[in-house]
Amino acid sequence: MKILVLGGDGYLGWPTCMHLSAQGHEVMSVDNYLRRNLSREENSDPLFEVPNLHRRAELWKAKSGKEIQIRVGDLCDWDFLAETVKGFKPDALIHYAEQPSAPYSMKDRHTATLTFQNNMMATFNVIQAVHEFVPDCHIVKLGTMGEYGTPNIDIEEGWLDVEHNGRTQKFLFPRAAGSLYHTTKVLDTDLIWFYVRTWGLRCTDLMQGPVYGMETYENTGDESLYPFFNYDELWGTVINRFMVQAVAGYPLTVYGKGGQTRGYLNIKDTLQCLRLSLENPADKGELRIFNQFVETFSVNELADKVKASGERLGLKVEIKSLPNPRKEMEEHYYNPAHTGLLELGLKPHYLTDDAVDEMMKIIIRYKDRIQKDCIFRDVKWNK
Ligand code: USQ
Repeated sequence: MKILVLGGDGYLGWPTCMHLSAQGHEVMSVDNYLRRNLSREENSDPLFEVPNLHRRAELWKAKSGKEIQIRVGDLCDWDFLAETVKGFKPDALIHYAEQPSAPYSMKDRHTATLTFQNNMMATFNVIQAVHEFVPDCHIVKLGTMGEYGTPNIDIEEGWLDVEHNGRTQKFLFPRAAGSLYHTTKVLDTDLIWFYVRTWGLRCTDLMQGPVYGMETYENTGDESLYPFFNYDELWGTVINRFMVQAVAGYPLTVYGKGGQTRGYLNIKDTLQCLRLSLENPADKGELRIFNQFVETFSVNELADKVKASGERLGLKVEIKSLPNPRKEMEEHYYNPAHTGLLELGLKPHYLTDDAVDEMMKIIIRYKDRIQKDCIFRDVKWNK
């Protein structure tokens, strides 16, 4: 397939490009370096050096013999996107190209405006470009489990059959996001659903939980092809963050009671889920939704796992509860369905003791690069 990866420079974007290229697909990676530029502005460097996209494509070609095409530009710029889609004519397109951080979206009015404008306009333009130039193209859109929030009922995969006064109808599962970032993803889903109904687009919306890890099928042992691996409060997801804190001798920052439960997955499983969704496309006129995670943990359980691993590796790890800077339930029911991707063939990687130890050992090798003063950023939801 010809696959356009939008947001192809990001934590998941670049590993996805390499994975699809390794499978023999023709890949074009598109990015405007927004995520790089924002994290540089916020003085937060990833743990590993990340070469630019052209350089990464050269490194990948030297390793695999395969080519990934690169285009640098902004999806909010219609002319750029139109030219890209018209020129490449993708069979499928992956849309990762959004400001991905909940804390960044809640930092101040400027960061909120940037998140809202960027995420909404990028999705809108992608829909318009597909409709105008490649109406059969399968859109695979990265959503988030955070769209659902933490309701007191089982979470279904995207849809809910509602019976009301003796009649039934299928609706999008009710959503209640916990940050502006997560809310832009809810709005994306609504926008896509409108155009699927109206124009018969073909779309898969992946409700993904927090991802952890740096090694994939394609980059094992090769730091120059590692993705961004951030550990600060703005750009680091909780498992990656706790592991770096443990190695740095920084107490693990559990927010509030630590009973917040989410569905997690290894970065290798993200790649499998994307590939399986592409190989088994949605029908025309279908909005297909999968919940993309493999196991659930509370924040306390994660902190305990990382502490235990640290102790196995000779580190002294402290866990510290902080007043929760976010507005979220700290004790709640959580039972989301996640059978769709397993039925397509997903072979999950679990957060076993060995898996935690392996990641911790990689981070220990880069201990000297950890900037402890970047870990805490004091972003509050109710400042
Ligand atoms: N948390 C702590 N301490 C920390 C950092 C986080 O207790 O130092 C807690 C948070 O309060 C939250 C949970 O850990 O309850 C997960 O936080 P996170 O920062 O790993 O994840 P989140 O902000 O929800 O966002 C991440 C990605 C986002 C993706 C989302 C999936 O950045 O792009 O959409 O995970 S989900 O969480 O399922 O919505």
